[in-house]
Amino acid sequence: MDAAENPVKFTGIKISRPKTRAAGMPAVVSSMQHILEEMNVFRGMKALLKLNQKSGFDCPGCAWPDPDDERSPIAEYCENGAKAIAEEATTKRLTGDFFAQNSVKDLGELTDYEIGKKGRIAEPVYLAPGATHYTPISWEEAYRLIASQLKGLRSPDEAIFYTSGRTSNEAAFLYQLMVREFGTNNLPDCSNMCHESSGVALSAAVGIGKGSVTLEDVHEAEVIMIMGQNPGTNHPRMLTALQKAKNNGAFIISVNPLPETGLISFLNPQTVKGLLNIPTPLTDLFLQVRINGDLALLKALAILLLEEETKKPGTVFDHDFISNNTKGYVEYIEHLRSLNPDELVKICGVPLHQLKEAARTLAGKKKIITCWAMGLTQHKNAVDTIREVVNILLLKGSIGIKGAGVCPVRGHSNVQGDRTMGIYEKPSAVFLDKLDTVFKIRSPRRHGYDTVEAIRAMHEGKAKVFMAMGGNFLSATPDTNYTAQALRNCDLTVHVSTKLNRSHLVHGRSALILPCLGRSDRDIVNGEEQFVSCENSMGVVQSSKGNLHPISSHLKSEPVIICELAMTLFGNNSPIPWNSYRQHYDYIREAIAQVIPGFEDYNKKVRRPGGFYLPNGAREGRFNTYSGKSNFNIAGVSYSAIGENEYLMMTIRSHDQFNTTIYGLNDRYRGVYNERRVIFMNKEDVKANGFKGGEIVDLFNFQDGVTRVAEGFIVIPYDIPVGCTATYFPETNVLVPVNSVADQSNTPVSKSVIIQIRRSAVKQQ
Ligand SMILES: Nc1nc2c(c(=O)[nH]1)N[C@H]1C(S)=C(S)[C@@H](COP(=O)(O)OP(=O)(O)OC[C@H]3O[C@@H](n4cnc5c(=O)[nH]c(N)nc54)[C@H](O)[C@@H]3O)O[C@H]1N2
Ligand SMILES: Nc1nc2c(c(=O)[nH]1)N[C@H]1C(S)=C(S)[C@@H](COP(=O)(O)OP(=O)(O)OC[C@H]3O[C@@H](n4cnc5c(=O)[nH]c(N)nc54)[C@H](O)[C@@H]3O)O[C@H]1N2
Ligand code: SF4
Ligand SMILES: [Mo]
Repeated sequence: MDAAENPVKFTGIKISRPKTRAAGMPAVVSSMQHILEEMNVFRGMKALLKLNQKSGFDCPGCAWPDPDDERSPIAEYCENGAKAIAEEATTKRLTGDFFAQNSVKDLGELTDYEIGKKGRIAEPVYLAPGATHYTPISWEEAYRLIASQLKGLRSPDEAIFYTSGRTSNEAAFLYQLMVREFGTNNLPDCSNMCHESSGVALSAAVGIGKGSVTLEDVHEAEVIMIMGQNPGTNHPRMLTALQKAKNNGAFIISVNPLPETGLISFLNPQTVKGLLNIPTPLTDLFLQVRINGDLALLKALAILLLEEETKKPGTVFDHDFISNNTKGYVEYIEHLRSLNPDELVKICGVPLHQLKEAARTLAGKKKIITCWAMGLTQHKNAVDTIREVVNILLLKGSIGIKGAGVCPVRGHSNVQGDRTMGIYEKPSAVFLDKLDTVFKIRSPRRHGYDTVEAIRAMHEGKAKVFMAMGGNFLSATPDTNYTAQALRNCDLTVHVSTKLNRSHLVHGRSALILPCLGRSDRDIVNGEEQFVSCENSMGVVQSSKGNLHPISSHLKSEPVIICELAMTLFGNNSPIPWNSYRQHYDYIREAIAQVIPGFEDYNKKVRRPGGFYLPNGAREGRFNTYSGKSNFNIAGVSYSAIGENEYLMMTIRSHDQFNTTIYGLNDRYRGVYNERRVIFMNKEDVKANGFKGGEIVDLFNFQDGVTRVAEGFIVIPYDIPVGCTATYFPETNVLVPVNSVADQSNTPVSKSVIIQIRRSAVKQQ
């Protein structure tokens, strides 16, 4: 075990029954506790009162949209939004003294939770080759170091520029511009590990790699299917939207291996009823699918719909829509007829009578929305599964009309905007041509590395400099020890970050940490307050203006850092006016308006309260595909081959984390307190192995002839299908093989990791 992994430290587990109601008063209490641990009440309230307000700042948590119209003036956020603020706006500071007292090795022995609680990085620091401690460095010197390493490379393709999804539109646009002026498309991002499968599937199926619905559509839907998503924890305000839909008569079908609390029922803390413990039941039909049984499940539903349609032609399928707007219908129906329904039912693990109920509901309705997240995207056949989601909506004509459509629920608050701004390793020629014309540069046409390819390139010595605009590359990526070696092979690793994380501690020959402003921080340039902008999961672009006093005068904003680095890197030779972008962000938005469709008049539109919607063909029933129509997809159903003594493991989020940032040690809804090193197992599997609840086990993966071990996990018998298990990410990323990726999207398969489970020698203290 070394610094790359979380050390095995048990924290004193307590278990209770899983909750059956989400949010309510406990959520309000938890929000305040997290805020008060990190700052005084005045700073906390100052931030919370501006969180998600039209004149305030965008929540740094998830990408769920804010209401277009009325917003609560006191609390337009959820428990996890408050935790995100507590984490970011903490007044604990990491200065040069902190780094002088704590060696990189010492810090590596802490857990992610302990590292995160240390505080905000307060000044730029440098780890010289062979040094044991980071030491302060001036911004100018840091830029010079990066520029000189970059210029010393044999090719620009030896550098990698990662982005996490918190980066604003303005920063993301400048970052990709700098990288392309430098000469590479090596722009991997967190999206590669997240909704890439959705982007690939939807682009091919409906001509845009984004969702088609608005928040209004969710409120109006008659049926909402929620697949592979845990909104109670990861998109809590989605529950408010679901509650509205329910009040309007919607039927909700949840498809998940776990009965997630947030999907069972909701106590809306913004209503008196909610605070009085009067819940709104959400899910009407729970389909407890086996891990990665979704493709089989959707095909079984399609067959049942076809049977109904055959019995009563014209009552289930929308033939007008199909003939005017789709391609591949006849072949798709033939394909459905060739499948064995019994086999599909067996694979998905859901009883036939429940599938029939779901099919009956879908048959009679047209306003259908399917929502999904990582439970669909992080599997080998993810792209095909998502295309099957679309197939069903196409049969029903349930896309391009009010109250219906596709809803991939995005993760990071601006992950969708970053992609719109050109953070992409496979940019289109049209986009690059435009950059070249507007900026008089020659962008590289060779596609760059995505996240998994970037790891391999560094491992193989093909890439030497790694720079990250946010994120925690080491811990978020698969195969932790392989990735650690990849980072260690670099000459220089650079992180623009707000908080300390493990990627700072597993580094190249030399390393830099550059501290930046967060969403909640006031950003003043030349005496004038600046704002940035973000795009949420439903394609609304809004301004975001922090209001807190930054914890240190050494912090710079991401756009300023990029401009200053570009000015050092390119000197006076650049045709791009980096210095003016540095002076006022309106200039950046003017540049964006010239390049990216939908951003015309950006500076004006973004100043409208509530922002503006980007164009979205699929939303209006226009399909911008090669065929000009939406496309059915035909895919075989593959079955994860599990051997004797093997289990499928999904790596999921607890209620107290944001990706690799660990807010706390509780997973309140699942009834687990004060511990993260746990594995949820079906009680039959626990028994069959001769284990007991509370027993400690080690987890193994042996793919590609490599032995991967994650030691010390406490067994929790849980309501999960036989053969399926769940653990928290990132503790078990060490088990996810780097070569185990989704077809077409190259997304790491972190929801169906094949593991073996053995009794451990590790003892609980
Ligand atoms: N508080 C908080 N909010 C977050 C985040 C966070 O970490 N914390 N992360 C943000 C990010 S970047 C993202 S991408 C999203 C993630 O949001 P989610 O996708 O909700 O996050 P996960 O915890 O990965 O949950 C996946 C869900 O899918 C289910 N699942 C797993 N495998 C399968 C399967 O094979 N089939 C089906 N049908 N279900 C399956 C799991 O049981 C779980 O309910 O949340 C965003 N919001
Ligand atoms: N096994 C497994 N692995 C997964 C997943 C999974 O479900 N299972 N999910 C995947 C998904 S969906 C995602 S999106 C990735 C997430 O991958 P990343 O985006 O790389 O990881 P995060 O944990 O979100 O990054 C947190 C760090 O971002 C920095 N940060 C926070 N705010 C800011 C800011 O405003 N600016 C800057 N510059 N830095 C900031 C802080 O230093 C913090 O430590 O992980 C993926 N990895
Ligand atoms: S739902 Fe997401 S964006 Fe909204 S307040 Fe909660 S964490 Fe923030
Ligand atoms: Mo994500």
